Amino acid sequence: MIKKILDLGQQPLANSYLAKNKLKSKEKKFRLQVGFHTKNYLVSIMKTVSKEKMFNENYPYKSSESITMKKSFENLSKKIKNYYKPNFIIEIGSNDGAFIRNFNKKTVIGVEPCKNLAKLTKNQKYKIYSEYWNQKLAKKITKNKKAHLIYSANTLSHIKNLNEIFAAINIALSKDGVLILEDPSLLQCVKNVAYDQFYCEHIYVFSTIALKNILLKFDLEIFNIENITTHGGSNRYFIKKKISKKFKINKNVKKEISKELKFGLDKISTYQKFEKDVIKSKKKLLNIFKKLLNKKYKIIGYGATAKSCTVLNYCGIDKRSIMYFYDTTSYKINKYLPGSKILIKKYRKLDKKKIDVAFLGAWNFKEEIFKKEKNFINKGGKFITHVPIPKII
Ligand code: JHZ
Repeated sequence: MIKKILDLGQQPLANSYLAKNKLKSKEKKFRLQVGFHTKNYLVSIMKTVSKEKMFNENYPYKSSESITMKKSFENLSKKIKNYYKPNFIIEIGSNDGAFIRNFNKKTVIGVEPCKNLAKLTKNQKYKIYSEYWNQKLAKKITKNKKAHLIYSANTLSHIKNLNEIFAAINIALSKDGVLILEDPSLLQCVKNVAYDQFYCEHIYVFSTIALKNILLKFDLEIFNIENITTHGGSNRYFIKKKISKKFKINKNVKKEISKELKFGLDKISTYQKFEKDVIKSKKKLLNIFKKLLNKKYKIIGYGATAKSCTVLNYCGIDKRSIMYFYDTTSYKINKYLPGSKILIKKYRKLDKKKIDVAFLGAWNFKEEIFKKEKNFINKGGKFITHVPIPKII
């Protein structure tokens, strides 16, 4: 049974940035509610948007926009080459190629349904299937040879039909092959009151206990877990077929599960507290804005993230509070954030003469951003963050 644990109100599609001539048109909205499955402990949004509406030829998010993500993919690629030495890799959700570009073109295939992103990597002569991952595609790609390694980062959480995904993975993965999945951790999300991890694209925020239950049905098992810092705290799961004896189950798996159970990710009461924390977080954030606006501070947004869409629309923050956002992504520039309709400008280094405070839409890249904006900080410039608790820093 799925129980509602959180209601984030009417929300537009997070990555549907508006062109100026669309500002007056009515936006598509949906009710963003989060549910908890009391049997398998899966946390998911309750109403979903069709994949074609979200992942198409106009997809604006590029993984390569942050140094942190590029480094993370680079480091993992080194480890994969040294340790698993795969000679056939498939990446599900290859985005703009931030991961696959670390591999020899002959050894890697990308699957990326967003045609604009697929084109970027195809142009670099990588083999990309611009389709949704499913059993038919898995059969086509691995007709002659099964994959030694399948990697998927920040993609599985976006796909509603997990049964199809894992059935396709089972087809494509060799007997002793390794599946590496990487997605935001539910434990970190709940602990840090990072409710903006929920938006139309994030259908699931996984816990290890829920993922383990799902994998059981497909004779797949987690043999190692790494807690990583990307995207506000994620888990990197190393998974194998049950029949494979090549890898021993690492102690980390049991440890992570104990951690999650101790925190109560299997209990509805934990999510009831989470809901209260989210409401408190909204009040606190609105108070901060009120205080700063009363002092006539000039506030902008930093990083027009998909996550920002949830926060701004849930809290009712719009251009009366945030003058504009800065973002480095070319697709987003000169467009407007969905719902809140705040303009996104081409990124420029923060200038204390023009800006007093920046709201961290990309709070998950705080360190990278603070390094870049040293000058602004040294001159007394401030940031607002809402994770883990709304505050001015
Ligand atoms: P970032 C997207 O979410 C959507 P978002 C998606 N659903 C998902 O799961 C995650 O990514 C992985 C900009 N930026 O990564 C670039 C600067 O302008 O937090 C991006 O637009 N300056 C697929 O959108 C945004 O911020 C900078 O210095 O919540 C970051 O978006 C940096 C570091 C980033 O993901």
